[in-house]
Amino acid sequence: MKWQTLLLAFTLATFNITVFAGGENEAQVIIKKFEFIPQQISIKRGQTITWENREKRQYHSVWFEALGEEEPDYIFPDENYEREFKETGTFPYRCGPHPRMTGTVTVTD
Ligand SMILES: [Cu+2]
Repeated sequence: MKWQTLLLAFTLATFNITVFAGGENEAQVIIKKFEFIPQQISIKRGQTITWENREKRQYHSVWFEALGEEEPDYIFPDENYEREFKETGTFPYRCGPHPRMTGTVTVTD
């Protein structure tokens, strides 16, 4: 009987994780055809944004240059980049290799 209880607990835990991943704590930006979609995104403080590269071949980056940060690693097709926003404000970013690719994240309470 014990292993069945364990299995149930494990199944429930897995289910909860799945629900959480698709829940309201996550926001998504698609990168396609040299664009961030949506270009402007509004989230609540503490939320995480996932950028997903849906290009066939082209790599990009999500660089918050105005924050004085170094450019992060490139995101290759079918790869993701995640970032949690703990401060409120308006945060412009751009793609390192393609300066014309820009986006803005607005974080509110
Ligand atoms: Cu790019």
